[in-house]
Amino acid sequence: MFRKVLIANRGEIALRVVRACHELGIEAVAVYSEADARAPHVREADEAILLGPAPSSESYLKGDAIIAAALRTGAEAIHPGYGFLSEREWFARAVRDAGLVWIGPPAEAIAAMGSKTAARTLAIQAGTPVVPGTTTALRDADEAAEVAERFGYPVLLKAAAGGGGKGMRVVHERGELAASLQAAQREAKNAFGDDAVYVEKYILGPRHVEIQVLGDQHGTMLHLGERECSIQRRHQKMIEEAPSVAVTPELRARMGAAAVAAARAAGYTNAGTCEFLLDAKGEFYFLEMNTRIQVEHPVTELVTGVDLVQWQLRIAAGEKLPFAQDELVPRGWAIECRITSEDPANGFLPSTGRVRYLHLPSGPGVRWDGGIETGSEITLFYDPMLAKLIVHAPTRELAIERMHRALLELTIDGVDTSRDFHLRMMENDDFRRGEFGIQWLEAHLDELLRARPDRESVIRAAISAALMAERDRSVRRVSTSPAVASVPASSNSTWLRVARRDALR
Ligand code: MV4
Repeated sequence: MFRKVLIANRGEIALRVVRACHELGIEAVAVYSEADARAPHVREADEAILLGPAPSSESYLKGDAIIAAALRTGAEAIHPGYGFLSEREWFARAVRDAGLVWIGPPAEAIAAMGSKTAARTLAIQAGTPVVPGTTTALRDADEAAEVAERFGYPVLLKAAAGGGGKGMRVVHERGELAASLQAAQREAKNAFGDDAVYVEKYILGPRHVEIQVLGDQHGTMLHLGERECSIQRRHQKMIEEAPSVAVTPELRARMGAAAVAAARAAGYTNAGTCEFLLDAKGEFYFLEMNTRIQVEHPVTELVTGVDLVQWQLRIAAGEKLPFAQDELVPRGWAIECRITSEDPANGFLPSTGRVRYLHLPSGPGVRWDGGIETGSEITLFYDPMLAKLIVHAPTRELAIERMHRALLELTIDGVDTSRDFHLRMMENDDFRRGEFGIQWLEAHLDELLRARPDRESVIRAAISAALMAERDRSVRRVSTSPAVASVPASSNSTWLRVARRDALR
């Protein structure tokens, strides 16, 4: 095992990797920007190296400075986390060329999956179902029309160098094709420096279900089941769960085998995720592979009992996976809510400021993967995700109740957060029934966020609740008469419970 590992990231994922390192007896080296000098990931690491000013381009994206920091501190390996440099082929290669170990897949596998058309070709060769469409860049609108006529409209134009939803365009009829193709090519050129665009049949209203894979350097490739990631807004996932209500054990086995085959075809090792669309008929289609640890990995950890970040380190150090595929059956249900510094009442406008007060949920089945603490300054320099609240329970119904309870325990003062959005989601009938696809959230946001009490009412309710609580307490002190039992209970009203807790703080 490594003696020392450098973590090329910040926030909750950097802290997550520090924890995995320490549990494996590895020293952790943090890197940080001037804005993060007092950040938890810096304090919890054993050493830390300043990279530069706050902007990512001058700090967390400085590959050369990060490699120099690893060499200077005697780190043997680099863990990239997610985002930043995690899926840059050149960085994985530069790390290897510097004589360091890259805690992730080979640079060649990152490259193979980075091109969405190359990834489709690999998947097809592996027998993994893909959405009907092309595997090469379109020459012109006539070629696109030919494909579209074969599969039927609507079709989706996608940038070959894209992914994550950037540079996509839906086309409903032949007449729109030429202009849309031009626009898509221009967008792709601007965003990725590559104007290659291909076409797929547009799948309407599917679910987004992804399969976690883990492969060692000795030929073992396993899947760890699915995550349901359909609750998203503008390609930002908000809630993830494992397993998915839409996946039977039989479907899980088929999707898992398809993901393993695609990963093998790419020469993959370490942790990775194959994204699929799953339609109402139970047909699934490979979309792309994410060649990194993902934000939502904890839900898989909770239902499989496998520590994915520890295994990333172990695999990179040459260990063999000790599991058999049939041991990796999901147990219970896990749900993750992304706690972001965005105001749901205000179109998810990013919120900035200092965290003045932070009270974290705890108790049975509750996990907090966070990167903030009281006093943290939330700026616009980095991603708005502050933390992830994850719960595990025996069933989906109990997991939803547990998440609701944990969200009520959570207080973050000083910045607006997505907490109230998540509370409403846990109370939503469609969500509770598991009836949603990738388009659900954007179609239901207005009704979900409607009828928020104004601030003045909440303050009055909080004062009333505190007075009532105080009265209850004094009644209890002086008397044990039956009348005490009839004091109105606050426990069956969500708002009253929240207001009371706030007021008694
Ligand atoms: C699609 C699709 C429908 N049909 N491809 C978006 C992100 C990128 N990974 C691929 N995406 C999609 N590709 C076909 N042929 C719908 C999406 C899509 C989506 C996929 C996963 C999660 C959220 C999404 C939100 C909008 C669109």
